[in-house]
Amino acid sequence: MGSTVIKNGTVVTADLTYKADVKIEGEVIVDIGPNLSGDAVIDATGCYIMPGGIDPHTHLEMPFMGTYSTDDFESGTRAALSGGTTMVVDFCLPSPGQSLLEALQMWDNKSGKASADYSFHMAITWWDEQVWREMDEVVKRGITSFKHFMAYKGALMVNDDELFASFQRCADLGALPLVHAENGDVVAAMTAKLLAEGNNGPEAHAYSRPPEVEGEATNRAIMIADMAGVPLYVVHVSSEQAHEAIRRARQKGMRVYGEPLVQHLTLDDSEYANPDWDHAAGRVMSPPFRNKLHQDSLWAGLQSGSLSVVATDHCAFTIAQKRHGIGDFSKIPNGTGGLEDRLAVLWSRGVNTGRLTMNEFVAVTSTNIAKILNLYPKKGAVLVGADADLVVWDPARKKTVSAATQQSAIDYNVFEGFELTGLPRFVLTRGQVAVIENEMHHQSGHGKFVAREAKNPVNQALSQWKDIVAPRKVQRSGIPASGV
Ligand code: DUC
Ligand code: ZN
Ligand code: ZN
Ligand code: ZN
Repeated sequence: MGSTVIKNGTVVTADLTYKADVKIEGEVIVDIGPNLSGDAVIDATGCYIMPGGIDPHTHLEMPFMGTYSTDDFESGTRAALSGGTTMVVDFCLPSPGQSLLEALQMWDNKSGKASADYSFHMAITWWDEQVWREMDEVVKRGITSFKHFMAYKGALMVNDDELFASFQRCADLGALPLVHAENGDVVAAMTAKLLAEGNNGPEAHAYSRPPEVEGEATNRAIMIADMAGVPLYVVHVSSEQAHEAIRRARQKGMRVYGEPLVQHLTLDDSEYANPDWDHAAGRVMSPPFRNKLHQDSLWAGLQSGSLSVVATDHCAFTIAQKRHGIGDFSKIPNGTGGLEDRLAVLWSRGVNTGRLTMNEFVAVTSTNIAKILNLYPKKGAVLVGADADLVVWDPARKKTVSAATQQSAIDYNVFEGFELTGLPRFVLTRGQVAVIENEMHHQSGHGKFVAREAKNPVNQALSQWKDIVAPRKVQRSGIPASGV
């Protein structure tokens, strides 16, 4: 097999920036250094050579709220590659009562058409002994993270006793629990009240789930994780309240990871005040967009390291699907796209504005994710032996985001009209060139499932933890007689 050398570029990793050529043979990086030669050359003059993006949070072709998310593993991974994301981690979602292994079979079937590599998180949407048992088999198949919904009452939500039991099981298995942290009981009550009072438009969606429901649930999940002795990953952190709970836990020494979304970093709640119903409904997702103060908090968290990764929660519905919720906002399928634009939007709004360094950009879009999910250094690295999942990033290329030219299969884009500077020139997936500027050379079926190891450390940060696993029984000389 011939070799390829990426020449004349600057390698940018999570901790280093240096001039070097990168040589690829087959699917992996075989050499990094000056003046390398190979059978084919990719010219990276003026560009940065970075690890491909990893989006740890997608919902492709997922049954949800009476429909299926429209981007599937074909259009979803194509969209990902076009924007420099070379791996996605998708949520396998058993319907309540369904076997985890049966759901996994469905996800295996759906993902065969992926053009980029992928892994799965398993959702725990119900609880009994069968689920407890199957979690072990799921881990053996290389799926070592379990997602829990604290919202979507009456559908996907799990209660605190189930959360605690599942977190303890994760601790036993060396797996990582994830939470969607919103207080589902309060959201359900607020939704009913708003609808009863005639507030049925998409703007009421945001009123039904204020930052407090997220802050409360985030803190509750953190405390339950600590009692279970397990690290915790909080998906789509959108508010200062949730961020504060994470900061506090980390400051105490707990392994708690926060994942803001690029949408929450760059779009705010004024979107719901748009008089066009379709526009506002197209932005309905959970948690909803917040005001600018929350956005500042999220950016600060990325800068200081209290928030670890940037994802999209890509769960894309067409406007026709969104219209299922006309007259009742609680029936608008929750979700937005973002997979395709995550890197470029974060670069333009983060790196070009000085809020993030290039190295921080690589850390939060790729390397940190790879480390937290035990994919590193196969993924998330520019190192000899790593998969050649690479993006050759041209900081001068420009585009205006438009649904008319996107790869995603839906008919709008939440970033419509964003002027972006900094885009991929080339994208490689395991050594194959999948993208050359606007040209797609991806190959459906090229994407492979990446199994992960269960090797999460237990959380032993708080002193009480040891007493919970090994309670000290007090020996007493006598027990008083009962009654008076
Ligand atoms: N939030 C969304 O907006 N969509 C998918 C699931 C979720 O939690
Ligand atoms: Zn969620
Ligand atoms: Zn999600
Ligand atoms: Zn071509």
